[in-house]
This record gives sequence, structure tokens and C-alpha cells, in this order.
Amino acid sequence: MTYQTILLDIADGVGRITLNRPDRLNSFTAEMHAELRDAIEKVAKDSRALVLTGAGRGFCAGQDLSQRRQMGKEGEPPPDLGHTIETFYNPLVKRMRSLELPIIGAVNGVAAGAGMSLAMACDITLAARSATFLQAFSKIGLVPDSGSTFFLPRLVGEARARALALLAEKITAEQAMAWGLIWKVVEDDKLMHEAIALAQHLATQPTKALARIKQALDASLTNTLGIQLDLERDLQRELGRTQDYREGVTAFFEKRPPKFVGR
Ligand code: T3D
Repeated sequence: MTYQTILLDIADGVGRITLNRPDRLNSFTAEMHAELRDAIEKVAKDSRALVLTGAGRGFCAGQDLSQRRQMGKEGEPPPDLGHTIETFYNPLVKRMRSLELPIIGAVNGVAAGAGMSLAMACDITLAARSATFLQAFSKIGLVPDSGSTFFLPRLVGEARARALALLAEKITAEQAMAWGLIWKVVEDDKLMHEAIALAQHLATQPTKALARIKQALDASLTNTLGIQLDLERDLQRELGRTQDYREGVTAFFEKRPPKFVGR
């Protein structure tokens, strides 16, 4: 597949996907969804870490609203937004969370609507100092989607989640970090360098263990302690049989850095 709306670069075990509709702040069309889905599968096959970022001055402004402009015109039925969510956004968020490698979000500019949801769905999110975050949904009469009502209260707490969603007020990267929405704020001109360096580091780590960490943390959001303890036991049993675990312990006793292969 050749891409019109995203860029894909794979090097040194790291896949870098850039949403690339800068004149529309990288908002989503059906075409961009299809290309992103394809690119994610390529990265899943060939890499051990993924960086997700945006071209130009935005990270992603959610759904491309120009496609909704005909709404209400004579003879036009209202769009079935549930269909878009079911077909595009929900599978994307589920795939990001189930991907067996870490995803670094490099939020280079405004992350609004479903774009903010995607930033929250990443495993580790860095943001440029000038980036902003906006739950834009209520401004156009919608409910936060693409996992926002799930991630937001868990990341920032009920009080802030409610105010952010109901008021649709923009927050800065600094505030997002202080509130636990993202991992780190980075100077604008250092963002991509830091994101790639972090991904390159993660690409040398025990990928299977990182995937199971993602799985366990996700499961903990709804599990009881007893069920979570059982899950940890099962995952540890699986990881105890990996080449990387053997290598980790051997390297520890040989007092050298481990060479993990991701198996
Ligand atoms: O519809 C469904 O299928 C349901 C799914 C919903 C998922 C969602 O994400 S709903 C939420 C959709 N997104 C929004 O409501 C955000 C809309 N955008 C904004 O509020 C603002 O653009 C921003 C706060 C993100 C940035 O503001 P600012 O002042 O920095 O930039 P701007 O001037 O508003 O935008 C720059 C250009 O990008 C502008 O085009 P122009 O005037 O230069 O030709 C603007 O129209 C365009 N743009 C920005 N966001 C979108 C967009 N074009 C289409 N769709 C967008 N979402």
C-alpha cells in the first residue's frame, strides 16, 4: 500500500508513523484510518517499538469535520457516527493497546478530540513544550470517544476529567504532565530526537516482557486483586521460559549489559 496521508519509516527496530495532513491538523479521514491501520501492522511485523507523531503544527485534531459539513442540508440524513466509531476509532485504540511492542506518543502540537484520545492510548507520551491538549468533543455536541472517557479519569482523576470534558478547555503540555496525562515535556526542537532515542532504547529491551507489562497493566484496570495476582503468575510463568529472561539473569551475574532479542 502506498500512503497519501501518513509517513512510515522503519529503522533500527523502530517504526515511526507520522500523521501527515498538516493543513487539516492531521485530522482523520477514512483514508488516513486505513493507511494507519496498514502501517501499524507493518511496524508490528518488523519492529520492536513504535513512535506516533504528527506533521506540521498539530499532532491530530480528531475526526476531519469537513466531511460532516453537508449535515442538515436538504435531503441529507444525519451521519451515523456510531458507524465511524465502530469501524475506525474503536479498532484503532484496541489495536494500539494490544500491540505487542511499546508505543511512544510524540505530541508535537495540538491534540484535540480523538487526537487527544490517541495520545492517551500510547504507552509513553512525550509532548513538545508548545503542544496543547483539548477535549474538543462537547464544543460540537459530542461525547468524548476513542477511549477518552476511559483513559482520562484514570490518568488525571475524576475532578479534572469531568472539567476537561465538560468545559473543553485547552491545557498546556506542562499542565498535562503535572496532572499525569503524559510522561514528559520536551523542548520543541528536541521532541523527535528524544522520542526516537527512547524508542531505540525500548527496541533493545525484552519485547515480550514489555508486551506482557502492557497486558497486565491494562487488565488491572478492571480486575480484582485476586484475579490480577493470578494473571501475574501466569505471565511470569510464560516469561520465565523466554530466551530474554535467561539472558537477563546470565548478564546480571556476568556483570555485563544484556543482549535481548525479543523472544
Ligand atoms: O465524526 C465522527 O465520525 C465521530 C468521531 C469523532 C471523533 C472526534 O475527534 S470529534 C472532535 C473533532 N475535532 C474537533 O472538534 C477539533 C476541531 N478543531 C479545533 O477545535 C481547532 O482547530 C484546534 C483547537 C484543534 C486548533 O485550533 P487552531 O486555532 O490552532 O487552528 P485552526 O485555525 O482552528 O485550524 C487550522 C486549520 O485546520 C483550519 O483550516 P483553515 O481555516 O486554515 O482552512 C481548520 O479548519 C483545520 N482543522 C482543524 N481541525 C480540523 C480541521 N479541519 C477539519 N477537521 C478538523 N477536526
